[in-house]
Amino acid sequence: MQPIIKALAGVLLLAAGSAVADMPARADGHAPIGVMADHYHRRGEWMLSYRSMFMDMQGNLSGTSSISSDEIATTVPNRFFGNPGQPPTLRIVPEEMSMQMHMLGMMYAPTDSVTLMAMLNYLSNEMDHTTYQGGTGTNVLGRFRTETSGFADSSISALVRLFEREHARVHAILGLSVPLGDVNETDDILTPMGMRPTVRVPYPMQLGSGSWDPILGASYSGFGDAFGWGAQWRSTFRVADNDEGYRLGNEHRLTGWASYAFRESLSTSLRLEFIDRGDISGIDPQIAGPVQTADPARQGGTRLDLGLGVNLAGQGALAGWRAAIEYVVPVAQDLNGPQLETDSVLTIGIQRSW
Ligand SMILES: [Cu+2]
Repeated sequence: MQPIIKALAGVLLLAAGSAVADMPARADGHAPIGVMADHYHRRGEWMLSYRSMFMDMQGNLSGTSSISSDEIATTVPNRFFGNPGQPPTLRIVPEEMSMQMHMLGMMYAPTDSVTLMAMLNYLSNEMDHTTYQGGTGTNVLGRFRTETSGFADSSISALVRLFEREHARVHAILGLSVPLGDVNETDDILTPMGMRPTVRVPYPMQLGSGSWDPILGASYSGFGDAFGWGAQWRSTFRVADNDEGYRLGNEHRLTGWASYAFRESLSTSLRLEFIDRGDISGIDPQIAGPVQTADPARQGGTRLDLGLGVNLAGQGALAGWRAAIEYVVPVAQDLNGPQLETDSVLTIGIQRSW
């Protein structure tokens, strides 16, 4: 038994040794775990990764100001007013939402200058609502929750090395978002008239965009002795309507980070990220109701996030393994509201390269 274990350990160490030979396994060799497509690999290297992201939203913002549920139900116009049975103001108010995304990633570098990356995502959404009675006033009729889950939009990308020196790396991100996420999800709701129909849930509860979306970006990483830093731009462009007659807004992300490595195996990071998301253009005729989430013009906005992260990089027998966590809180949000306000995003991940 013992020789077999020794032989196995030897093979693992050899594999690990070759993987880290020219790519030192510094904990800060990767960006904070909330940054996607932050690094590339050497020719012949593989990496498998699993990430889990938890996002919590609570309360509503209109622009940068909080807006109460009563205020939404009595003052915010319902864009569907005029259609049969539609009240003049919004009467269903989202109070809370939680999203959990599981992300399975694979990277492989066929050459030193190109790393291929595939990400498969699985999403679970929950949203809690308050329904106000009838067409006016602040009488609450009841509350309900909608839930959706399933495969979400996933992606394939090429990361193309543009520049590399001992202390700096730059690569381009050329990707495509693959519409694996369903845009026909349904659930039961409670209407202001007290009915409980099953309807197509509004846009934020759907699992994907329904369209093939190009992803473009560039990523820079710098390495000092104990300090590291980096910056990344990444945009998703919605270039065509989906089968339901709309397209999600473009999404632009700009982030910068700094890290400090206490040891080879442990680094901490501080990160800022600016996110800009556009409104929906077009409309799904099956999504209608006195609720903000059904309005294509109440989907976009901007957000500035601050993240604190820890990266771990295995050494010795654990070479090739990484684990990381990052906790992000928004410091500013400006939403085409009313729209649910993001409270926190937690990402944890584990990675193995060879
Ligand atoms: Cu990788």
